Amino acid sequence: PRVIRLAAAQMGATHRTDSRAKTMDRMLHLLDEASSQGAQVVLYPEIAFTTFFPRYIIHDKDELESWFEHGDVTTNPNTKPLFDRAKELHIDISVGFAEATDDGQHFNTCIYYSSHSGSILSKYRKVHLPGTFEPFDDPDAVQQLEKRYFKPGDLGFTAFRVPGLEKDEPSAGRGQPIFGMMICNDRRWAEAWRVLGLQGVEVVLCGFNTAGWAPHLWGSSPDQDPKEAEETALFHHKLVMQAHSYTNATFSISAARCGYDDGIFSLIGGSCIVDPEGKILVESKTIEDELIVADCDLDLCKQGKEKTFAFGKHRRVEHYKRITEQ
Ligand code: CDT
Repeated sequence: PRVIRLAAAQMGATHRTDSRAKTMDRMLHLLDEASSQGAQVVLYPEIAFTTFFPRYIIHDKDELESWFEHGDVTTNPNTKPLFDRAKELHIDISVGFAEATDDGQHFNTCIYYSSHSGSILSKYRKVHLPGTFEPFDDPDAVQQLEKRYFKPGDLGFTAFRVPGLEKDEPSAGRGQPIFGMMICNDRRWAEAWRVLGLQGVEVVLCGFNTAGWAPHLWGSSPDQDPKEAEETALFHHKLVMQAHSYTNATFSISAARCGYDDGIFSLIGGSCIVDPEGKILVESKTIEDELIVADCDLDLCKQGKEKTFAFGKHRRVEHYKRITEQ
């Protein structure tokens, strides 16, 4: 067996007025708890260091920039404490943040930080940006202005090997664990998973912020019942995590930013760790800060990868051309 202990650090409400220091304290607290439970990898949500600011229309350039992380996220004083603590505790972390590059581009990004090497092992920039560029002309609408504030990711879906996790490495003979990352809306797209699946991915990481009620974006009508809308959103979240883990024979971890931001904006919970059979091993019970942990034997990916979804044997790419045509 190749067992590694994985965790999702779900984060509850983070208000527009919350200080970065307060949010960082919560993140460090979750990391300490992960350490006390022996977790080796902890996934934090999408845009974890601040509230989910793409719901606001922000005209002031300096204010907008203040929501982004500039420079190296592992050494910038705003975010450095998380990486320092991860290194000290020998825990790898993956965390999402709004990235401003040195040449002024903006992406919705996440990284995998290896405590083994003390450096960023891989970076992913969100490919599928939901929502709109222009806000809806309705004061009651829940906005999702990701198309306004971010460029589509330019790094593709690149799987990567992670050193230092397996105790008897590389005695298992299957090499270091293969991880892949995606962000929120990406999880709804079979193509994203399949590109990682084709690289032999064994653990997919996905942080998310999913509105429980956003009728202009995906509701059937503006007076949709909020409770029913939340239940449907939660159902779709689990549906895609379970189905795509199964069809790519991979474990997956999802970590929610959830709760009621500013006391009013509903974000679903439902952080979960799913096995390659599509079964939920553990899921969050609250919509607050909560750590979930599971032992995952990566050898359980073998059955699906070598039999049901042995891509080399069973795929029929000659019938898939439409997938990459405009
Ligand atoms: N953050 C993010 O990508 N959220 C989207 C919401 C889309 S429209 C309300 C999601 O797919 O969960």
